Amino acid sequence: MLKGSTLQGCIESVPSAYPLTLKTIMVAVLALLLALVALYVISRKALTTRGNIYLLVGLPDGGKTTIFSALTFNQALPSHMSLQANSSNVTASSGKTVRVVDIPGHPRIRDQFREHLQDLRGIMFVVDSNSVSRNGAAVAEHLHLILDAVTSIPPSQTPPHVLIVAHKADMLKAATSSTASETAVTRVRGALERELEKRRVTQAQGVGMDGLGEEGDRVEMGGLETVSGKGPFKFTEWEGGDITFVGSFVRAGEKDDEKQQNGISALQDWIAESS
Ligand SMILES: Nc1nc2c(ncn2[C@@H]2O[C@H](COP(=O)(O)OP(=O)(O)OP(=O)(O)O)[C@@H](O)[C@H]2O)c(=O)[nH]1
Ligand SMILES: *[C@@H]1O[C@H](CO)[C@@H](O)[C@H](O)[C@H]1NC(C)=O
Ligand SMILES: *[C@@H]1O[C@H](CO)[C@@H](O)[C@H](O)[C@H]1NC(C)=O
Ligand SMILES: [Mg+2]
Repeated sequence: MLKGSTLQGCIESVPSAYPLTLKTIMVAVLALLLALVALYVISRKALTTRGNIYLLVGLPDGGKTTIFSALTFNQALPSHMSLQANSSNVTASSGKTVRVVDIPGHPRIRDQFREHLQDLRGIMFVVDSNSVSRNGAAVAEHLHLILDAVTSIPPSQTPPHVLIVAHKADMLKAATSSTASETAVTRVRGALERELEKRRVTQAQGVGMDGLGEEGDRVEMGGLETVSGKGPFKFTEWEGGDITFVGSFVRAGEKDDEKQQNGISALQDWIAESS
């Protein structure tokens, strides 16, 4: 009779155990779904915090908006002084889509670049290579602000790539556009190294600098440290990372078809490689 009662107990326990198993399965499935949703959300967040913003910065009239339209529409649209930042999604030749933000050079607006520091992947500092010998000091003052901001980015964040664009190379006298680009780069690099060295020396002497008054009471500004810890300032020795130079030009009102030389191809290659 012992055998029979065990069997009976077994049979009796089936109806109560069965719904429990179903419940367990349902809970497990629900937990799995929740885990999948959480994983999706986390991976989305990880992607967005990586940063895919490329800024166009520099003095007014340098050609930022012209480059912005060339990148966005493959076309040089006529442009006037910008009073507002603008952005667009640009697909690089690598297939990656990045967000390009054009920050006007007007002194009241140029500081808006700081709003994008967290999502920054690259900074394009646009310089008019024709006027840089004349207004090198003003260009260097603006670049100093940028380099200071870049070196102030917390180490937990990947530092942005920095590109200095020697623009309007078409206005330089040169046999070919590639030698024009080289000349533009040489000019811009030379003028900026000279002017940044002046700022570095002035700062080391503890004398106040021009142009800092607008920013408030900030006296200490970094961003010009060299690897060797001494001058003269050289871009190749910059402690904040690598700085790339390219020459460029966009001829106003011309459509950039296949036959015509693309004056911003080096800039586009840099975006593709760094994105
Ligand atoms: N020759 C020549 N002119 C250019 C080139 N790129 C831009 N320009 C002209 O330079 C002027 C200023 O260009 P913008 O693109 O408006 O300059 P910006 O840097 O956006 O100036 P802000 O918006 O004031 O900060 C315009 O008249 C352009 O047509 C170039 O490669 N070559
Ligand atoms: C801003 O950029 C968009 C492209 O993303 C363009 O269509 C629009 O005309 C630009 N606006 C201004 C004010 O330049
Ligand atoms: C660019 O892409 C973002 C999302 O990646 C989107 O929110 C935004 O509307 C897009 N902007 C334009 C001008 O297409
Ligand atoms: Mg503009």
